[in-house]
Amino acid sequence: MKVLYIILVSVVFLFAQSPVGDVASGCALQFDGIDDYIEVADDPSLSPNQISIECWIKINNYPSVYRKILAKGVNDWSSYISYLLSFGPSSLPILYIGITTNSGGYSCCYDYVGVPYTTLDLNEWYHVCGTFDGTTLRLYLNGIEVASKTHKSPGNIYYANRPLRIGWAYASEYFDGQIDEVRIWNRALTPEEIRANMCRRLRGNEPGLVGYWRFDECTGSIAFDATPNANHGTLY
Ligand SMILES: [Ca+2]
Ligand SMILES: [Ca+2]
Repeated sequence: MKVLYIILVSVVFLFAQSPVGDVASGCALQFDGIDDYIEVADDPSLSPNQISIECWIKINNYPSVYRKILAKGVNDWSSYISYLLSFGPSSLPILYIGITTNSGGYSCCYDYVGVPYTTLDLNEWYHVCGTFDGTTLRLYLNGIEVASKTHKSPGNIYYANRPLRIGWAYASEYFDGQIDEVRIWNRALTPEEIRANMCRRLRGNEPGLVGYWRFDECTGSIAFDATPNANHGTLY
C-alpha cells in the first residue's frame, strides 16, 4: 500500500510546528508505522566515505519498537548496515545516528550517538541531522548539536551494496509519522551550513549533495531525487 502525501502550507506555521521557509510549501510523506516505506536502489553515489543525513520528521508516539527514519544496509542488520537515523525502543529510548565503519561489520565497527527521543515533542516538526566525518558522530536537532561521540572504530563507512530505505529497515521497524526533505551529503556539514539550509529548498546540484528527496510530487508512487544522480525512490 502506498505512502500518503500530505500537503504542507507554509504561510501560518510557526517554527517547530512545520518545516519552515520554502521547504514547507510543498508536500511531506505520511508513514503509517505498519508497512509504508520508500526504497532507493543501491548506487555508488549513496555510499560516501563520510556523510550527513538530514530531514524533517514529525512523530505521533514514543515507540516501543525501533522506528527507522532512514537506513542503508537492510534485511540483515549484522551483515549489512552502513548508516541510519533511527529511534530506539523503550529499553533504549533514543533518537540516534548509527554508522558502521571499515569492513569488520556490525560487531566490530558499528557505533552510534543520540539523545532521549522524549527530547522531541509529539506531533511537532523537527529538523534532524546526523553527521560523520570519519572520526566523530554528531546529532543535530533544529540546527543545534545535541550529541557527539568519537566513533569506536574511526574510518570510512562500510558498504555491502544494499538498498537505501526511508521509513523502514527491516522486520517491524516502520516509521510512524511524517518525513520530509530528505538529504544525503558526502561530507559532514558544519552547524552553520545546517542552519543556513535547513529551511531552504535547495537546487539539487549543491557540491557534496548526493541524494535529495523533497516529496513534493504530492501524488504517485515515485519519490524523485532532485540531484543529478537521479536515485529515485519507490513508495510502498
Ligand atoms: Ca516536501
Ligand atoms: Ca500502509
